Amino acid sequence: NKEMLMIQKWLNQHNELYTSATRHPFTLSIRDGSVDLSAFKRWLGQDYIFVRAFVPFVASLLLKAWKESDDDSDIEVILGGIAALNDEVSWFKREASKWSVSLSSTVPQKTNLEYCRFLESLMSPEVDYTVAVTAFWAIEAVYQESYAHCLSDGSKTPEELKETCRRWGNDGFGQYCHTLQNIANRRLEKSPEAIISKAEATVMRVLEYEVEFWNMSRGET
Ligand code: HMH
Repeated sequence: NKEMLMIQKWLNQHNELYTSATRHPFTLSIRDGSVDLSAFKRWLGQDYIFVRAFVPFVASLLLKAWKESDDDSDIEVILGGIAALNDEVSWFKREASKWSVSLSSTVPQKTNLEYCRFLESLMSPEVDYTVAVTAFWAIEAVYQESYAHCLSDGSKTPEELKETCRRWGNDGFGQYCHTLQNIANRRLEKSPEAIISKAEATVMRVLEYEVEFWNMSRGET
């Protein structure tokens, strides 16, 4: 099926993995209101650490786009992502204080360290812009799909968690993820097979890390 865009094709092929990341028991428990608040607090502390490492990754993507992209508007989209992350870091600090989560004493869990190290590997100049921007789309899309589901019809998300869900589940963020998907698809269409398979493997790895990241909220490790 040559007609089909690459990302849609992958999502069909790896639907089970994608669903395990975007319909994880943790976010499903937010949606049905049964969420354990200590699990939510664990997620909050760990995600703050992740987001701090995510910023230099997106900065490295900006640099790759500036050097390699065939479309000037990519830079503006990524810069908008960095601006949103600036806001997100402040939001994490406010939210943590609201929930009495001490960010300075939060210790990164093994999964988080591994995911951050993986991000760091993608910052290397050796990694192609197409591969990195496709990973960026996947990272953002998992949160968008997961948290939008917590706000969709029939959800029983507790009032005090709705703001968190809206951060990633709002329509503007959905539109942003769609734009990232379009950039990734445009690049993939023009890429040789070697890059396409690297990008596919990277997306699979992102999805696996996202599942493990949600798993950390259980606090078993
Ligand atoms: C683990 N994945 C993780 N944290 C996030 N904040 C996002 C994706 C989306 O920004």
